[in-house]
Amino acid sequence: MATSKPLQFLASDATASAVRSGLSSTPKRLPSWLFYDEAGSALFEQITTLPEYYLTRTERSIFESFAGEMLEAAGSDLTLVELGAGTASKTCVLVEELLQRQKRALFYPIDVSPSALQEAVNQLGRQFPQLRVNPIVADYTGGVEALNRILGRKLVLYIGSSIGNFEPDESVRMLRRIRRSLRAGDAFLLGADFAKSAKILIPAYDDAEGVTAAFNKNILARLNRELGADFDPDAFRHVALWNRQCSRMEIYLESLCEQRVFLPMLDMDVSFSAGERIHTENSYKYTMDMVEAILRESGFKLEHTWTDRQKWFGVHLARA
Ligand code: AVJ
Repeated sequence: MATSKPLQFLASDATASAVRSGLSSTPKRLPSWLFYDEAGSALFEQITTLPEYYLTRTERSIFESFAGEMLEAAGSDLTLVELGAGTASKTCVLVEELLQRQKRALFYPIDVSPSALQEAVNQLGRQFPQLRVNPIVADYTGGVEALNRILGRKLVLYIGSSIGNFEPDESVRMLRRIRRSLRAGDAFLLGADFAKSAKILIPAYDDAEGVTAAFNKNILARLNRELGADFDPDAFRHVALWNRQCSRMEIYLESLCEQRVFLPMLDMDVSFSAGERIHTENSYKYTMDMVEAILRESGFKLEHTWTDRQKWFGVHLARA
């Protein structure tokens, strides 16, 4: 009797059930949080340095221009919390400005990636001896729980267009949970990408070097590693489309041929026809009306919006 090679059983229950339901749906889909294993987090860091991926450097330039104003508006004696912090590379601009206003500060970066958080601790800890960095490994749900337990006046950051991965109704639920975990005087900074021309958007999600394609295909490599699947990443191509009606970039993996994939850990066979796609990500692009709507619906009051000269990216200060 033929036996397959032993599996490492690395997949969490959440991964297994998301993959099972996503690959048995029509059309096929996989949740975008699956991108962020160690390899995927490193690939995302690489994306943020690409010439086509304007988001990170544009948001950083907004922080560089307005960090002082943002902190002025947020209030004094702040504890910084960052949801989905990653390596917290943009946060150092804010921290630098914060430490000019107060002698010491606490920073709680919250992220699902321990390796990214380690990087944040190393970088910020070394750069700012007066900053206490207390990393928390958690997803958004766990992160919001953690918010409740943090003492003192908080400035909560949810930047980097992370909100873009949520459906508008999910965003509202998420923001509502954040809002409920804030106390009077706390402030919330939301970073969201603005809707713009497809000429700018598409290359940002389909770069010439193919880093975004590798980031997308890493999902397949991850399913091979964690579920023992036999995906051939070369048998899929990366597709990035602008859906103007829904105001979102859509990312897919498109099967180049008719093929069948076996996922032993789920005891599941998945068939693909040539050209069939797996929908791996939506990245919503906000208009000012959309920002106002989700903040209002979640019980926040929008106090100020900072943007770059081209109005490509927005950082919004809101209060509970
Ligand atoms: C991490 C969600 C902000 O949507 O721009 C980058 C992820 N996907 N390239 C984004 C991503 C493809 C990114 N976010």
